[in-house]
Amino acid sequence: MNLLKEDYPLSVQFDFEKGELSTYQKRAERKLSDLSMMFQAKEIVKQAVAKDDPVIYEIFYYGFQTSLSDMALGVTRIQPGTIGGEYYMTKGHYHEAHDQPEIYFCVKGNGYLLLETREGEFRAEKWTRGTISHIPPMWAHRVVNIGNQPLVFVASYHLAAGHEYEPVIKRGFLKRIFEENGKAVFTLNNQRE
Ligand code: M6P
Ligand code: ZN
Repeated sequence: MNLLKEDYPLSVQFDFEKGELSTYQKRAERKLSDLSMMFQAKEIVKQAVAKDDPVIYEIFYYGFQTSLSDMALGVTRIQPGTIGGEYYMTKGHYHEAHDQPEIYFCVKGNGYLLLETREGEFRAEKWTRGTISHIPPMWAHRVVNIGNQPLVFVASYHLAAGHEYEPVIKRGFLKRIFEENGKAVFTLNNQRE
């Protein structure tokens, strides 16, 4: 095989202190306005967006593309906090490609990985530092930070997986997580179509 420049091994560094990749190709920020459809308390969201539109989470990306393959790393750092009592979380998505799984590795913080299929199967995986979860194909996935520090997780997936957000924007997940007297409480999402 004739190796091209991109076919050689490559390493990147994760900074545990900061909870971010030291080398990344792209950084994205998701503010409350990008997630306005996700939280239950739409009116409170509207006011908070108008006031200071806080950053809910950031993502640091690195893509490894060789002549035969593609792998991506995403490091996501979710801030601690609630809006209308509901904990900060990622948008959540399905993969466009129906045969694509993903690995999530919680490296900092506490929370839940919520998973759901189109047929209505639901799972909530409890996360502490060190939990590694396999997300099988066809399961939507969202991470919720229930702690009082940033929750950081590393994702490994194929770029070919793609992101599908529409069904999550429309239906949300079966359950939401609220803070009640310092505790995480699950409630049924009553805004489902
Ligand atoms: C992980 C990966 C990314 C994803 C990110 C944020 O890093 O799964 O593909 O974009 O989390 O999640 P979301 O796209 O749902 O906002
Ligand atoms: Zn994914």
